[in-house]
Amino acid sequence: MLAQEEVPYDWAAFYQLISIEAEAYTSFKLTGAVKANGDQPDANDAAALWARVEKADGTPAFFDNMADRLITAKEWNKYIIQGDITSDDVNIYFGGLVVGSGSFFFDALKLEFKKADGTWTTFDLKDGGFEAEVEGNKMKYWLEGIHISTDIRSVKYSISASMDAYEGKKSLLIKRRKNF
Ligand SMILES: [Ca+2]
Repeated sequence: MLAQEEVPYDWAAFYQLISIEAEAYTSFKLTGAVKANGDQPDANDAAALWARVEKADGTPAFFDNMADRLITAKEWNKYIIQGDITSDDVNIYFGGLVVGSGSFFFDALKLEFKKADGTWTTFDLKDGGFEAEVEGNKMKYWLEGIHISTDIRSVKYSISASMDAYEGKKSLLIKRRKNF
């Protein structure tokens, strides 16, 4: 596990990391429900899902942070990231991120893998529905940052559970602190 560093960045991110049985799969699909209540209705205040696939030496084999299609819609919608998996891929990082100011909600994250026979299997990820308590600004099952050199937490954002859920009872709320 990486050390966590506090930084004053104008973005925040969360993720989980899993090792993949690359030979068994040909592609993956990350889906999630997101609602972006940005202060400005443009991509400067927005949310996204993200995923990175890495080879054993850390070389990225796939990366998508939705930079070309950042989420600004103020109602719940489902979004998707899809990528190929090759036989020398070993790790996949996946989660969500926010940029700028506002309140950003995440729920119902789901990671699926396509098997060589063409069928899909759903990975049993921890707290993809964000039903776990968030205590002291800290998620129980999700890490913060994007897992490059160190885990980072932006002090400009608060992390909490919201009762505004896409499914279940809760969602994850990442909110820009007003004093920033
Ligand atoms: Ca939920």
